[in-house]
Amino acid sequence: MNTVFPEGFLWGGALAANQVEGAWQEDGKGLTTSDMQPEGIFGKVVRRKPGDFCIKDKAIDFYHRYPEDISLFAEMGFTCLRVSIAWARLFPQGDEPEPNEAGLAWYDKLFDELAAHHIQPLVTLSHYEMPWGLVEKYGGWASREVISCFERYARTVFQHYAHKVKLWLTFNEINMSLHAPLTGVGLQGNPGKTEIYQAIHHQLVASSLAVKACHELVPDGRIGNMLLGGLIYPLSCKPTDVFAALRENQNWQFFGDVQCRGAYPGYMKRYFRDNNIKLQIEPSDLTALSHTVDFVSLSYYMSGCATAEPELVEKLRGNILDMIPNPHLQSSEWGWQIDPVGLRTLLNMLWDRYQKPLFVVENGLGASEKPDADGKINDDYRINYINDHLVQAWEAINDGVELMGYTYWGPIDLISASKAEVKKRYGFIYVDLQQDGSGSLRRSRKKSFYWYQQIIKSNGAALKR
Ligand code: BGP
Repeated sequence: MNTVFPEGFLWGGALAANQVEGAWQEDGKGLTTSDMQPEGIFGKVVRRKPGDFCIKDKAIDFYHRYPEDISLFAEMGFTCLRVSIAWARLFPQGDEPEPNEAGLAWYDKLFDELAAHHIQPLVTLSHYEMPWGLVEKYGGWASREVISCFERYARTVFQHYAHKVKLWLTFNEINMSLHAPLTGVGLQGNPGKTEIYQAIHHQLVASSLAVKACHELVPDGRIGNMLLGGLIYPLSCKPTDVFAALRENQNWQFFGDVQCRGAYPGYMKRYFRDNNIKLQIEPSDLTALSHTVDFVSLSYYMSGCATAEPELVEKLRGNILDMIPNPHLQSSEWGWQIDPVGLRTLLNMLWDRYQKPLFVVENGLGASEKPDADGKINDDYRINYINDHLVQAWEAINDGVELMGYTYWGPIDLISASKAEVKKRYGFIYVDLQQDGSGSLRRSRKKSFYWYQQIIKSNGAALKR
């Protein structure tokens, strides 16, 4: 069997604006949902007062240090870098008629720097942040108004960057809104199911309108969705547990089903009926939804289990997504269960379901680390983690799955999304930054830096199988 990955397979890393850029108030940028949640995507909303410290305000200062970081990515051999555009850099309040030129100019410089290093950008339109102005004024995605604000933003960037960016994604982990409604759809407080699904509906329409706009304005471009690949196994082989797992998987597959098939699936209509959820869906929404994505992208960190027995659910549920832990798997320091074979299963599952090219745009291991006496970080645990996941991705390719690429999350230490921690480090590159904001921000290479370089250079042949 061929040991290398397909020709043209994209190798690289993935970042998000609010977790790396910093410069939270520079060049006219407006406040975002991320700025208002200094403790992370599950944290409370804090009205920021001058002088209040938040680790994300400066983050790893990618806004000013991107040339150095990109040259390090190029040294590893990246052919692709996933980044996101901070919507509020372009539309500070979200509903302005014209974009902020300074915001457009910064991303121009970023894409030019990538081009100079032959790194292809993969750009997420909205990664866990939206202009706070839209939350205050319209109640976030609860309002239909936000659809046209987003469409204006999307059309602006497609038009402006069409010659520089060919690969696009709409909303990061669109299914996460079920767990973090403020981050996902800009809903404050404790919204009910109807409110959440109505906001999600508006966002799905906006995602499809962005697909349509991309096809019009970037004719040689491709646009995908982005799903949190929350693979769920039955806790036992009891038929009721198997069905519970199927239902749990449908909870997130629903988003992909709409984005790939262009209509609401029957199981979701039943769920709405059974739970008395009545959505306002305009006839024009149904036409909009028919614009389906070109490819499916996903994040994959862990798998979980489901059971039909409520007392077990109460007793066992664990990590941030409330999944039931699998007794056969080990966990990371943060309790995320490590399951490389799950990636092969997931890729096969999505390929069978959609028959569209897939792209793993996030996968990675967060760990607390500090340099040893020689200033080195020997992160063999990270090397093993990635090796084992890539081997399974390669198995899936051999199963017949069309896989476009793999962008590791996050190739450089950054601020974590769930709890805004810098001590949860993912990088091949260490950043000298501590949680209290101290540190020189100096970048240094970990052992995995050189390992990933070899993997890319050999197009996967150097993996341990
Ligand atoms: C995904 C997000 C990322 C990223 C990653 C790791 O859910 O798309 O933004 O942060 O998870 O999560 P965390 O940063 O909480 O460790």
